[in-house]
Amino acid sequence: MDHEKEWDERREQKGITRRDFLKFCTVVAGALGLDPAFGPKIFEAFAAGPRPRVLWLHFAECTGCTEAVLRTSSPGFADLIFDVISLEYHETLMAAAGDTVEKILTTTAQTYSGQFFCVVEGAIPTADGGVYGWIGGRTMLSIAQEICPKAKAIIALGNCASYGGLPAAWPNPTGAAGVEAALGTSLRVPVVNLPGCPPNPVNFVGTVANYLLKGSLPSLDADRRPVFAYGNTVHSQCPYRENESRCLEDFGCKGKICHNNCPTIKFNDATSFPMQAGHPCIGCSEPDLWDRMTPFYQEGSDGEGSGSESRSGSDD
Ligand code: FSX
Ligand code: F3S
Repeated sequence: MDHEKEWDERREQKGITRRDFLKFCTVVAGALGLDPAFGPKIFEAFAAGPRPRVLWLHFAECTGCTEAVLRTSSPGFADLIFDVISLEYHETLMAAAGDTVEKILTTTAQTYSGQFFCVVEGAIPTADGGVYGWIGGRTMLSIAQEICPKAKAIIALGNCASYGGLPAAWPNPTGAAGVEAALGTSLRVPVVNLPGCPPNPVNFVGTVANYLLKGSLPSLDADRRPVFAYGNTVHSQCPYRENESRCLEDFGCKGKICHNNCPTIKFNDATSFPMQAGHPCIGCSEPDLWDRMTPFYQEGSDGEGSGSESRSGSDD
């Protein structure tokens, strides 16, 4: 059976229509800065197969990144995402556990060395030889050192995997660090950072789509973030720039220094984004988030609090 037919059958079994998937691909095209007419091309790239093989590792984190993918409002969305990749290993989603599963990780990495994407969620504790983070009797550091260099590319999903996130907040006694910093300059595998706490799943799929369409990773900025998603500040896309009564800068909004496409792509099937829900941007897509961006809130110039009571719930 050819890939497209097999893929169509699997999609239908999950109750996802071709139209749903095309709609999703159009959203991904938008995230990539492409014309909506590219939606069908992305659809074809996903359907053509073979799906990119992915080993998905979890280190020091809250698992919010996976939750952001799974807990979307439309039940089919997570299926859509996990249908565009071949997920070989994912601790949170696998029903099995224990030695057998750990062997799948090492064997798959060995067998498909140089051919799989490694998605990393969470920071890697590096202090004292990595003793502050263990999985299956091994330190997270040693797992990362074994698996990541065998990948064709590493996608660091979330601020923790990209730059250390919350686990790396001062005084960082565990020496938690993002993938690139933890593995050092000897790492020869390209790293794409998709920060955010949590990141937007559409940007993850956009990165995969970019690879399938062009055979290469997207262009990156100086902090190794895809320019298509992080090329502009949140503020430059915010609908409240011209509306002082809605702007949350006085309450601590970090939209002017944070780079991401939240106001354009939004979350939960394009339902909303923080400022639309009355919450200031906390700068979650920047390095050293917890040390540089806190306090997240400040009192308004008129002495008000975060303003969440008066502002939440209303739409633009
Ligand atoms: Fe960090 Fe993700 Fe924030 Fe949580 O995996 S980016 S704490 S949403 O879970 O790593
Ligand atoms: Fe928007 Fe005002 Fe923040 S315009 S990004 S709410 S500073």
